[in-house]
Amino acid sequence: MNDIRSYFGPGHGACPGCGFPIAVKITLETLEGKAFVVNSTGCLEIVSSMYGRNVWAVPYIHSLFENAGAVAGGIDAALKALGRKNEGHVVVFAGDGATADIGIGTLSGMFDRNHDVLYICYDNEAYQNTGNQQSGLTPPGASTTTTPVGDLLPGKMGRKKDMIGIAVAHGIPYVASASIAFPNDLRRKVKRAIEFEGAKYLHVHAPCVTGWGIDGKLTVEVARLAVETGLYPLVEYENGRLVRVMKLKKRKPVEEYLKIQRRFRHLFKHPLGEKIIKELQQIADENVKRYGLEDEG
Ligand SMILES: Cc1ncc(C[n+]2csc(CCOP(=O)(O)OP(=O)(O)O)c2C)c(N)n1
Ligand SMILES: [Mg+2]
Repeated sequence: MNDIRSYFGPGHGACPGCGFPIAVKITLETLEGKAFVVNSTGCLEIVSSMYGRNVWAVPYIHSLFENAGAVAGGIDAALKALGRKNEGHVVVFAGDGATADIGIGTLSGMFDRNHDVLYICYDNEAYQNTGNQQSGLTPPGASTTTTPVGDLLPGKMGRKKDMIGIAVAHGIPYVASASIAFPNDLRRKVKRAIEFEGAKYLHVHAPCVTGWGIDGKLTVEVARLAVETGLYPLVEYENGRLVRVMKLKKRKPVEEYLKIQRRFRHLFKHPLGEKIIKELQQIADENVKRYGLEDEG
């Protein structure tokens, strides 16, 4: 059946307002279901692949938390050996913890061998499936169960790992960031990615209603603010060259993004909160400069 709604769901168990189903649906729809999906352990796998309640209508394998890159590379090698490359694209969906922390070794190996794989990291900025522990992609100041706010600790210390920079440094043909708030841009990037033979990396920002403490109906709004503040730049690299960025017409202050999320609420009253907010604003300013997000003059 070619009904676009049938590639993923209906019937998955993600929270109302969860961000990642939007990314999965858009990707599979864009690929017209021609995909071999590898999914690392995490929220997406849990809500979609339980025995008797599997909602994937494409070939699907649940890898370990740490080895999605290796499993995808193996499938690519097998398809080549069997002469079945024309049957579909190998696509990974992996969380930020799986990608930036525990699976980064196998991801690096897959990039290094330049397997013909589209690796999509859905970034909900913590280990959400196990209850909101910090990952290497949790932003500064976020309260998580492993960075609980107290007198001395104003949430997570340290910045998000630069996964775009890490991917580009591997010399793979296509690297981009996207957001569930900009579906047409995401669709175009998936389409563009598969025009390249070799490893492709797409980093998709996808809010988590419970971990971030947001109203489910505000998911898209929150994701849009991440982009509009400059905290989450949408960029695109082809063969190592920055070829496109999403320009910001009227940049918003980071407070607008922070104040509607419970995970940042303490920043507005904690003695160290002001310092963290300044740091977040500085990250946004640096992104604007680095990627030329604002038109000059
Ligand atoms: C080797 C190993 N360590 C820990 C776990 C427990 N675990 C399962 S999912 C998960 C968090 C996944 O985080 P992320 O990749 O960000 O995906 P999310 O759940 O946020 O979607 C953890 C810690 C595991 N399954 N395997
Ligand atoms: Mg996560």
